[in-house]
Amino acid sequence: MLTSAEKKTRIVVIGVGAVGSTTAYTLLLRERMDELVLIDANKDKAIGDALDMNHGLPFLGKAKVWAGTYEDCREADIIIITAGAAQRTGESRIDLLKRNVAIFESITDEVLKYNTDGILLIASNPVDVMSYFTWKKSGWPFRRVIGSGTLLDSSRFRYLIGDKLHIDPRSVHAHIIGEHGDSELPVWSLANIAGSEILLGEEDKQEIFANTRDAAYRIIETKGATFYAIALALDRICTAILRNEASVLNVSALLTNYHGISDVYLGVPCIVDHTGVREVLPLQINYNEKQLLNKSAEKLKGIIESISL
Ligand code: 6V0
Repeated sequence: MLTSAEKKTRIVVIGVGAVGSTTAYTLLLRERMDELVLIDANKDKAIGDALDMNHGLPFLGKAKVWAGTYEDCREADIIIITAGAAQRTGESRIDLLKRNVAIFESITDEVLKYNTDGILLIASNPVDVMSYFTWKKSGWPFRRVIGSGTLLDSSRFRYLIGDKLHIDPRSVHAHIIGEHGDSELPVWSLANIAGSEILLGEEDKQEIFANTRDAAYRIIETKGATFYAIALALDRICTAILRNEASVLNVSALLTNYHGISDVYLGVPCIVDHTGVREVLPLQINYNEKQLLNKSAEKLKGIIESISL
């Protein structure tokens, strides 16, 4: 798709609120693409962001940034959707669902008019359900409809473990899988540093996981929204795609007979390259973890059924 010399790399960000504009800015700073298109129902916000970012270009590499329309999705390699209603204080991600499904319906209708071979990267919450919905609606292969999944949660988890043990979080290998939300689970059985088991007491483990799972609630209580870390997570996924890295990232993907789970999107380790999700990796989790993953899947399936997706 995007690697030929003459083809310009284009990323479209739909919804330039806190998450979308921070993601766009992160992508720009890291010089990930030639063209960056911003779309928002609030056109003035997209216009203002594009102007503001363009004025920084003399300090960066070459890129074009503009406030666009859905027609600009035609040439896009990646379309990131971060549009939607933000989580309110105390509101669960699932409560956002009904508001966001309606928004997504109108956005995907527009995108699909102009693009048939790009990659859709979803961040809006509840992200696993929104990704499943977008996949169903698009009729695209699942590998080209990707949710940000538990990449952010795994990053929070690795940070907290590293902080506790005074180890660089990049050297901590640990996964959060399942729903990006309340039913997610920590895979302690496989967590390691240089292959060695992480030696923490039960109380520390519980505290680290609770702080991981509830991080978004805590940040929203303090400053109203979370956007820096998710922007970096989305940038990481875009980079794996654009550079054909085949990186293993805990994104949300369609599961088919994954520890007996099928027909639902959940965050699990996946190989991500220029095709999108090249492969969903089977994680050798223990019996308890399987039970918890199944519970997470059942919860999401219940939600999907309740809104007849
Ligand atoms: P925000 O700051 O309210 O921005 C949302 C943007 O979407 C606004 O600029 C709206 O104008 C725009 N918008 C609304 N409807 C449409 C539409 N039909 N077409 C185009 N644009 C539209 O919210 P924020 O940026 O904080 O959050 C966006 C979404 O990301 C929410 O669903 C969050 O819950 C979700 N997050 C997901 C995370 C993840 O890990 N996946 C992390 C943080 C937030």
